[in-house]
Amino acid sequence: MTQDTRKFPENFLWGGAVAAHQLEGGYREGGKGLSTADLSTLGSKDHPRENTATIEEGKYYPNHQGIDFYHRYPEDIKLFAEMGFKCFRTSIAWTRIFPNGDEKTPNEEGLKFYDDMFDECLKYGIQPVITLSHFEMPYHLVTEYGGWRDRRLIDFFLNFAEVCFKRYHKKVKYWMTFNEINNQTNFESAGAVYSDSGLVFGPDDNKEQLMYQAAHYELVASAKAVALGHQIDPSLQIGSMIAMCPIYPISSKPEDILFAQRAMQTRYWFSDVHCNGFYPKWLLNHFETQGFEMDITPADLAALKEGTVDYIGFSYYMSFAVKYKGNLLYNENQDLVANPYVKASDWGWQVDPVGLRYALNWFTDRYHLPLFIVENGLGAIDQLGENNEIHDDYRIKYLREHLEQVKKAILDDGVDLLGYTPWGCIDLIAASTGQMCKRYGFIYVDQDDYGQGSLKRYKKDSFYWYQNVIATNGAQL
Ligand code: P53
Repeated sequence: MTQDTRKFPENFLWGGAVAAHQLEGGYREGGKGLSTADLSTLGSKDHPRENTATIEEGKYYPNHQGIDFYHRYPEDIKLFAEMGFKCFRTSIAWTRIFPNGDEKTPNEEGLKFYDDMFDECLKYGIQPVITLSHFEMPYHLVTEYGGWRDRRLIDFFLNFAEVCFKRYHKKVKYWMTFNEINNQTNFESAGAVYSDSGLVFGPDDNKEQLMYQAAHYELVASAKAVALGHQIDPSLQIGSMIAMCPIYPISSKPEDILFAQRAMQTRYWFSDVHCNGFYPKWLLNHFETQGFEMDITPADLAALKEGTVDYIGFSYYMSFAVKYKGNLLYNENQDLVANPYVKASDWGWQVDPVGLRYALNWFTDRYHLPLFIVENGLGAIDQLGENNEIHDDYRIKYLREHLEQVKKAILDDGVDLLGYTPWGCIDLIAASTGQMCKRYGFIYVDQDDYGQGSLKRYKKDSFYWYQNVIATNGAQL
């Protein structure tokens, strides 16, 4: 096969992505409050992270230290600039701005940290791309209000969003409201709902109903934030952030296909609401047949309509497959089957580059909005060599194969794609397991799962590879 040397569109936003709690550390500095992520322990592939009620002695909380970006960001951003980044996606830790979440006035020291960090990016012509809530919220909002089960969180979030838009609108054009808001589809995984909406389930809770209610409040908060952001500065681009894992039918049996369609509807009704501004009918019927009495007011419905998003940010790591099991109720914790046509990573994530082209086309057909791939990558174990070199050809292969599909989606299929920010451009704490050894970076960070190491940064082979991809605007992948 001859190489496809076509270039990506001009002004394509090449960059990298991280999230505050996974790299900043400094968890008690600058007046920061405790966040849900600060109470999440180290886990592994087979042992889920635990979310403790207080910080317990003898347990390890990897997000407390992160990779110490809080103190080392000038050095790290310099390395991003060396790779040629045009943008850098990170999030604002809500607890640096509102330590408890329900205060009226923000914490100036926290605001100043992001001002300085964004300035450091802009110095190199790197534009920050910002997620407001990336898998964390003030822990106080969990203990006092039960997280997003309480409608009052809408106003707390809006207050946070308003302060951020007003303060940074000249420095940040691209925003996203909630990271991977649709991960909570998997309501049986306590981790997924806890990180998205701070829900802790009690014995009397109907988990599914509560997930839908919390998600509804988040979607209203998101829509109101979009409208507010546009009022503050009409040039702001405010998007959704969806975890895109396409769900395939395991066979061409009609029931398998129908079930895969319902599974897709169940995972992506969140983007229906974000983009269309209303609930899909099948879901309203589902609430009724399940007897879920939802708190959805006419004012909420109006807000959803007024605050549709400008673009769709999404992550892409893997695809799923399902097999019909006799009914159409999709339960992500039970219904996924292995796809014999794709291989899985060491952490069991099914690697499927073609699925990314499929996803780009799927979003385009369904919503006709610009897209932004704000996460993609391979979590893998790296070996630091004697001379501090890291030969991560497996990572280069993963990213190259995905970018080849992205190129086809843009240039052959006509998808409108704003940019590409691979996940964890510098090694950081994994979200699902809290591990350090599940690495994604172009930059290696010398630290183990328990926070031991020099924290020194080393360039991997993929660093030079990505630098060349950006320099040639994707002509050489
Ligand atoms: P880690 C599940 C499925 C797809 C993406 O994940 C997911 C998750 C939850 O882990 O999360 C996103 O670090 C998330 C990032 C996260 C990244 O994927 O578990 O937005 O915060 O780090 C990779 O390997």
